[in-house]
Amino acid sequence: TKDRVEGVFRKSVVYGNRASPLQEKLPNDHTHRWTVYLRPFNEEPLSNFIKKVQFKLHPDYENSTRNVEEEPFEVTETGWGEFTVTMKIYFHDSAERQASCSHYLALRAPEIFKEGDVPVIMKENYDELVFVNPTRRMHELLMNT
Ligand code: SLL
Repeated sequence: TKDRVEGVFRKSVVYGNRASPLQEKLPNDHTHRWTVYLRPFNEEPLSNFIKKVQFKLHPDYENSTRNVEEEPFEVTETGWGEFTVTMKIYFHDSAERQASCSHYLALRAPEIFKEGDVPVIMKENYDELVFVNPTRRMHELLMNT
C-alpha cells in the first residue's frame, strides 16, 4: 500500500512581530512590549495540521524555549533589545519533518519612518510551508482546512 500522496502542497503563512513602547519604564529596564507570531496568510486555522510551535527567545529570558500548542501561535513579552527568535513548527503527523524559520525582532522604527509617536510597529515575512509527497494522514489534515 502507498502511504504517501504524490504532489506538492503549500500553506501560506506570515510570521513576524509587533511592538510598542511601554508607557513607563519597568524596574528591569524593559522599554517595549512585543509579540512574535506565526499566523495563516488566509483565514484558515493552522492548528488543523500544526501541533505546536516552539519559540526560542534570547537566553536572557526565563524559560527561553516557549512551546505553544494552540492558536494563536504567539509569544508576548517585554524587553529592551532586539534579537533573533527561531520558530520550530511541529506537525500533527510526526512522520513530517519539522519546519523552522527565524525572525529578527523589531522594536523601534528606523528614524526615517518616524512620524510623531510611532505607537506600534510591525515587521512581517510571508512564507510557504511546502509539503512534497506528504503522508496520507498529513494530506488529509492539509485538505481539511
Ligand atoms: C542586544 N544582542 O544587545 C542583543 C541582546 C537581548 C534582549 C538583546 C531583556 C530580557 C530579560 C531583553 O530585552 N533582552 O530581561 O529577560 O541588543
